[in-house]
Amino acid sequence: RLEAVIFDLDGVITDSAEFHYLAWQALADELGLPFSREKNERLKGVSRMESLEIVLEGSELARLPEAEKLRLAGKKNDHYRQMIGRITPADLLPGIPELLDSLRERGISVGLASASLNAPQILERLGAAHWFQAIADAAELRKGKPDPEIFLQAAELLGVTPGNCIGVEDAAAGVAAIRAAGMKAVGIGAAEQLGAADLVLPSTAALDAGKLLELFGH
Ligand code: B16
Ligand code: MG
Repeated sequence: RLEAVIFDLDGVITDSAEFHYLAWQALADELGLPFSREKNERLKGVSRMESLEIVLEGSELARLPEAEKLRLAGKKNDHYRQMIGRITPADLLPGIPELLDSLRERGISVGLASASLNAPQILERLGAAHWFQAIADAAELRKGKPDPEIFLQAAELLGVTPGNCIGVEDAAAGVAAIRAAGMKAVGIGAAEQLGAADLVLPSTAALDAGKLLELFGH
């Protein structure tokens, strides 16, 4: 029986990837480092400090002491927080409000499994916090996606069995994390990258409660 649906944030609920991109680009410019949209693809779903390592890759700055790296990651986050201040409910991805309403009507719990420490503020800005009964705390996690820890934490907070959950993700590492948690996986994006999911849809516009229930044979 489907008890809960656990969502990734960036790329599934809203497209904050664009803001992450602009914030990393601003930091790279300040540091005189090359950065591109192509490189930004590698940062999706990856934690802030791991993302910094990718941004610094190939430069002498990659050897900076940890305290300096934390300062640089903090600078990126300052840029990012300025940008997310502009998020409004209009930034919810297509079909998401309807889907969350419909899950609520059916008594299916809803959780969030985002690697972002800014996730609670973003849900507030989107006016979406009221749909979520649990938000995994990225600060408490030891391992990032593809480790299942974040999805298991969300299921535990919801008080549901992982085998009765569906996870929704836009990144391959996220789909792997969902599968490793013993949940059914829905991928949003291209089948070439998300082929490991039980169901792949090209965009959130194609996602509805009926398709999720079908995965459990309802
Ligand atoms: P923050 P998700 C992830 O969100 C982003 O995809 C990734 O690009 C970002 O580095 C990470 O959150 C950490 O975000 O710097 O705000 O803590 O896809 O897991 O919802
Ligand atoms: Mg994502």
